[in-house]
Amino acid sequence: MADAPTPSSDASAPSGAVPAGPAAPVLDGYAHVYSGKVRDLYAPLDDAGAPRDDLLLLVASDRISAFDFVLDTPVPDKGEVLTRMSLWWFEQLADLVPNHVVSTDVPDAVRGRAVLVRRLEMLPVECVARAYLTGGGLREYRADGTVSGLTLPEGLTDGSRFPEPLFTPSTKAPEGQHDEPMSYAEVEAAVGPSLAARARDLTTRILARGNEIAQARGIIVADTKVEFGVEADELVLADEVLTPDSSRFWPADQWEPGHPQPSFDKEFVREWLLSRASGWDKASGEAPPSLPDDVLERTRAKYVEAYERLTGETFRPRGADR
Ligand code: Q0N
Repeated sequence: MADAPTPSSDASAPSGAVPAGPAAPVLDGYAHVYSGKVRDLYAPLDDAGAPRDDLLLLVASDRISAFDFVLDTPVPDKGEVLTRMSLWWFEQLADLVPNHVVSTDVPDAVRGRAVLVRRLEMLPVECVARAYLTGGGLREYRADGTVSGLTLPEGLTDGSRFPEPLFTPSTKAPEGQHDEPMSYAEVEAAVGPSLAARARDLTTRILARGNEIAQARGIIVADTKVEFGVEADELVLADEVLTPDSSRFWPADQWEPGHPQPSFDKEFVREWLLSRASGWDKASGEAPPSLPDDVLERTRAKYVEAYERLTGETFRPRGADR
């Protein structure tokens, strides 16, 4: 995840930074500044046609990634479902932390899946909290009994729940590269002890609040990554929050420590890509094939189900072309 937007016209950008799949749209009145794996950033143009330095348009695409590849088949409505889920979470968290949202009044072409936000100085840290042991945390625990340098009791396994969420920050690696774990002392050195302590506190509280709400509705948020901006010396929650793209969502009724948990949203995608039907070999290094319609449709239904379970509202697309 990049900390500074990369100009889309940068011909020297490594090919790994250029996402496969549907490209970012051209938007009248906006300059494209950056495309990540699944989201695109624009700067609104002022009356003189210059990019404004105080605002950004954050556009969620329908792109989906799996096994570190952006697939070439978009998942219909994914961008809108995740945008609305983030907006809903910002409201649920508003008493804990201010956020960067300015307006959802955006160009028709991206209506429903874009948000106008304040452009902030971003903390150069990926703020990760883990409520359950899995992924990179599990690898560290198996190697030396610690997670992010904290010694944990013996006997934990894939999917074990921690008594309370742990702060496990990482570096912001350029896209295409993997984030590296950071020690808490490294976070303090990077942003100062005061912002470090506030980032740790807020990140773990966001995940704890997220699980208080989500688990009552059948979803476990195993871990999450949040990004903060700094404004007037205060932390402001930016980017997206508590979506399946920034967090591991697990179906609560299937939680069983001792083995990898199924992903709430990507289970059908991963299962199909690894099946003989796909003809794809994960070890080949080749890009995965396009997803069949039934896998796409079932995956779309999982994103909608997550949104509806969490919010209690029926998802009705309000976006473009409707
Ligand atoms: C920003 N990222 C990383 C797009 C999002 N409010 C903001 N102000 C300044 N910069 C950013 C934000 C926000 N949000 C955040 N890059 C710039 C997240 N990217 C990842 C790729 O897609």
